[in-house]
Amino acid sequence: MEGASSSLLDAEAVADLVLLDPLTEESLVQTLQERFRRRDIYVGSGTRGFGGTTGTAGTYIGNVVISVNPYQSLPIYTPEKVEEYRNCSFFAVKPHIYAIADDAYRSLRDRDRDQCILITGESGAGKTEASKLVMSYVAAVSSKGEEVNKVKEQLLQSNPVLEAFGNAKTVRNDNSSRFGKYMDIEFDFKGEPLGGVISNYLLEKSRIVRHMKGERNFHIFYQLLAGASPQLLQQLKLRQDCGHYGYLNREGSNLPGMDDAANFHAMQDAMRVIGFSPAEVTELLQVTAVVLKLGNVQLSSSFQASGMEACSIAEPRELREICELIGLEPGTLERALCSRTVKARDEMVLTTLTVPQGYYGRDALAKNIYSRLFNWLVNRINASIQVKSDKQRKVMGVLDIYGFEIFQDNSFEQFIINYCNEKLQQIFILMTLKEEQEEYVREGIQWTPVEFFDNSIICNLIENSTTGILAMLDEECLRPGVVNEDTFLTKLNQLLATHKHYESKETQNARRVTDTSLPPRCFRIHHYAGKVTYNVTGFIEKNNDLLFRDLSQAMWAAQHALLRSLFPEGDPQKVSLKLPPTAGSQFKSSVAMLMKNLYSKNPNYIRCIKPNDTKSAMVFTPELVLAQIRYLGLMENVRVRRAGYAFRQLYGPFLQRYKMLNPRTWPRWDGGDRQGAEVLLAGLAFPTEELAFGHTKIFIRSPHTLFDLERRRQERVAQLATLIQKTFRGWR
Ligand code: AD9
Ligand code: MG
Repeated sequence: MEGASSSLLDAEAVADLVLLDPLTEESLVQTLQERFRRRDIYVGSGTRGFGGTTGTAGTYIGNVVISVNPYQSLPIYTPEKVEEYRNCSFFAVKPHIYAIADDAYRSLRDRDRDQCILITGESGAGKTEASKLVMSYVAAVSSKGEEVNKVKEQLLQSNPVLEAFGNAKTVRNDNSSRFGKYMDIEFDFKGEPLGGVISNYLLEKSRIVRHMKGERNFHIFYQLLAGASPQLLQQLKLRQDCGHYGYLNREGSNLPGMDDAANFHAMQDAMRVIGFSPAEVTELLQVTAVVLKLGNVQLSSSFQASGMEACSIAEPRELREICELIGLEPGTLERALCSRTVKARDEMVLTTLTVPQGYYGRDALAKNIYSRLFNWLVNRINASIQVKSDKQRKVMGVLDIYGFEIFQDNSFEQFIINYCNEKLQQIFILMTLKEEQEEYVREGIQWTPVEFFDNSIICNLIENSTTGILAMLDEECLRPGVVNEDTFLTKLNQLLATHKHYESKETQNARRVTDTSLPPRCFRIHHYAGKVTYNVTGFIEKNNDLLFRDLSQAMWAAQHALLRSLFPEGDPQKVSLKLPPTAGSQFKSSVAMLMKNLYSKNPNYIRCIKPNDTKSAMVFTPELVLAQIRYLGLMENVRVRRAGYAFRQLYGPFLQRYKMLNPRTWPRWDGGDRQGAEVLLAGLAFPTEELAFGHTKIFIRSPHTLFDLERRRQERVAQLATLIQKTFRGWR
């Protein structure tokens, strides 16, 4: 590695990984490290956006920029930087998120191609910051006018609102997004933003009732307590002290570098800009306060006359205040928290709950209120930013979604998140690797196929509608009688015994694997990014995501319009026997919709990398980065891109653009397009390996050859213009 490393560094740590020589995981990490040391946090990877001033054909397969989180503010996002990247040739500038954003924006505006920007990486890698940089860049370079500026402001201001309610401090990131987000920004034909639509995925609602030491609940609670005026706190029946609330923790307030009170005011301002009425804001905060206060409702056990254990409200004040906030008779909520109606022989019977059951119901209620409130919030923002006119639109989608997760203990949430990442990897494979290779085959071009792993087998293992893990989980959830995760696991182990990517104790024995470290109640999946061991405990409950009907009916009975609207199934008139879709199947269909949406667009990638685990500036831990490079599938990515041709275009338009470069094709070529392109290029003396002639398209290997062509064309155009001027003068 010695020799390789010195040559690499001598070559000033290449800005595009396609130029990396040799291409190994080690050299890749080293390049990132060397550039990171120089504070060059962005690296390209076979970028092929030929938009810009070259004005040639459009982006073909999507640009990639790798971004390494600097954990310090760098002077690279100034208005001057925006100007530098604006309308610049993608290749003439250093890799940057602005370069990706600019190329995507111009492809959309000038070539009418809908774009999507997929931002992936693990927690704390910089995805959300990257998505905001994309948005602010587009806002800065698109035109200005009163109406457009209002739209831009609304789009940008959706961030502080969603972050207040959807982000939290975790051990990995002080501002961790606890939901996945996809935003379509819509433009008119001139490229002026018209509005947008936000979709959210899988909010981590368990955080409402529990979080790890050193973490916090969602920001909004701390913001509200720190930033609300005494009058507002009084109105919401809240105390300012975080330590008073069971769902919060004392260490959570006053995070260094985070001003909760200021963020609360910024969030309120943002809501105003988006168009929330004061009444809506009040309602929203009331429901937020209810969630917080639910955590302080204490239950105690009592004994009924029959000797049965029952639960009751230990101290009525909190419950009473909640009911005052939402306009509900306290007895109704008390009954719903302490008992449950069950069907016994065609009769509805009220049974008492034990204290643990009561707490379970209370926490389920808090989680449900909050997650539904979050969905409401997204819908409410959409109602303001959605485009009302039926003008034709062009769309830029920005996806900021959780990266692959491998923890010590992996549960249903990791399973779902990793499934989503498999799908994203699949779409990446489909759109980049496969299409690229298939095009060469289609065009009859000689090239060495790049070996890559097609992960559809893993997607299928999870999502197949009959034998997939999600389908089997749903089946267990629907099965009457006692269901538990052990029967679910047994079934998986039987049915998937021969699946190459599934591992259980049985498959380990059968395959005589050496690593038999599979703890009880666990199965293991061999994901594209690595092996993950999932513990099935909680799978059924989390997938069912049921709320006792008594609780939803109590919520529906409240007079509080917003809260009531969150529980439509609580309407006794609408009692349906059909169970609501499970969390897993809902997620599967929303991911399918997302994939369809992404697939219809031209993709651009921002691959975010976290350089260290301590959130420190200038610390680069190579092992950590290497693991991420694997999760991101970067090696395959670079291999395909450098094996391929950077540029391709149909013969017709190609000939049309460059025919003036050869007297044999200028001013007219009467033969076929392909033959014309051959004749034209034969006269330009490019090395033969730079060009390949497909059935319908010309392929050019390196960007430099294309630049050379463009330069020659510009010179020729200038020459011709002078000639025409002279001729005109001669006439006069
Ligand atoms: V998570 O999956 O939501 O937990 P993200 O979104 O990948 O995660 P985020 O964008 O929130 O990470 O970045 C984490 C922190 O890194 C930010 O709060 C900043 O303090 C820091 N960061 C990220 N990108 C940059 C940057 N380009 N410049 C400076 C940055 N700091
Ligand atoms: Mg984030």
